[in-house]
Amino acid sequence: MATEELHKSFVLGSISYSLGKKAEESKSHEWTVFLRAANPDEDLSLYIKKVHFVLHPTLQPPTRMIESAPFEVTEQGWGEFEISLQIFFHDSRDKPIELSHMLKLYPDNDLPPPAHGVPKPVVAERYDEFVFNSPSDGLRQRLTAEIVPSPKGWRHSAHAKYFTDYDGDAPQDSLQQIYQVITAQLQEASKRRRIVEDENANLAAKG
Ligand code: SLL
Repeated sequence: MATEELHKSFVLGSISYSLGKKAEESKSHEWTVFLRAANPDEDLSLYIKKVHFVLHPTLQPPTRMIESAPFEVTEQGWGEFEISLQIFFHDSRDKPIELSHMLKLYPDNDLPPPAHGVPKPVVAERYDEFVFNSPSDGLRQRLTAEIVPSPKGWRHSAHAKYFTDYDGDAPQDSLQQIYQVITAQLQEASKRRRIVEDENANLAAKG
């Protein structure tokens, strides 16, 4: 019998919002760690039964079992740490799949936050695929079911506008994203150049 391989794409990541200057020191950020479908309309609970999140011992309780989509945990804290997930599938004889994600609260660059308005949340996410080899009949039905737009799809998430749409099949979409990244990097570079030029001018003046 030929082995049958089925794929399902997902995104694992976190999003973190700074709670601002007035926040308690130990709760400087509000973050969400999430497992979402790549498809913005798909309800992951169709084939995922539950997800066990292992957080950090400083969080109470340090582990959470989420039994329906959206498979995510929202918390407040100050520190970054590795979160591990165990993913259980419906009607499956297979062992659960283990994944891990490094929670990211702070942006890479140390540019000051915008003087006006709220800083952008920090998103760290990656696209991946579950691969099922000869799944049980029940699981196969769930994996091959037509995707109908569900209110549990990430399109309806409060974070949706910050999520990457890895599912967008129009190639212009990804080019557009690349242009945005390059533009942002150019802006950052010229900002840094201005800072260095100012410093040089100050030094010369003192000189
Ligand atoms: C670090 N290894 O030292 C990490 C641990 C743990 C952060 C970070 C929970 C909230 C709280 C929290 O943010 N824990 O402590 O009240 O950076």
